[in-house]
Amino acid sequence: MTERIVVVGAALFDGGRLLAARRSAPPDLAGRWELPGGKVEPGERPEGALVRELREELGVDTEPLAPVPGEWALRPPYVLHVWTARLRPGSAAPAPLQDHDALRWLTPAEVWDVDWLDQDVPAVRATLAQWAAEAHGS
Ligand code: 523
Repeated sequence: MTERIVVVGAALFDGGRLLAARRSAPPDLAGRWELPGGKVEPGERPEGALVRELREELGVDTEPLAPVPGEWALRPPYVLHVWTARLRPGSAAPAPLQDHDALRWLTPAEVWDVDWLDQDVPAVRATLAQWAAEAHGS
């Protein structure tokens, strides 16, 4: 059995908005939007990978908050996990340094305005459900 490799995506929130990032590579994913992140390396914790990937790809300093329950299939052996996160005080604003060519901060009403990668859609839906529950104090 092939071992699965976790890719962690960030549901990065700031000021009541969720960050979406448009991929610039590889060609089959370019132009589609994702929760930014990357592969968890051997010996690394998912939340550590998230902080590292967001620093590398977006130049930000982030604090992981909590996992969004669920696991979504990517191309084998990869599976997608999502963690919520926020910018640490003093962090730079995110910039598309690597792998992305556009960023958008989306309000809840705008979340479906971007063309998410197919495999990110269920993960974004779960993130939204958690976000709505928090907004209602449950
Ligand atoms: N996805 C994906 N959605 C999503 C992420 C962060 C990643 O579908 N939100 C896919 C895209 C790639 C694989 O997961 O097929 C690995 O993501 P990638 O390329 O962002 O991971 P990195 O940055 O760790 O990859 P390397 O460039 O190889 O280091």
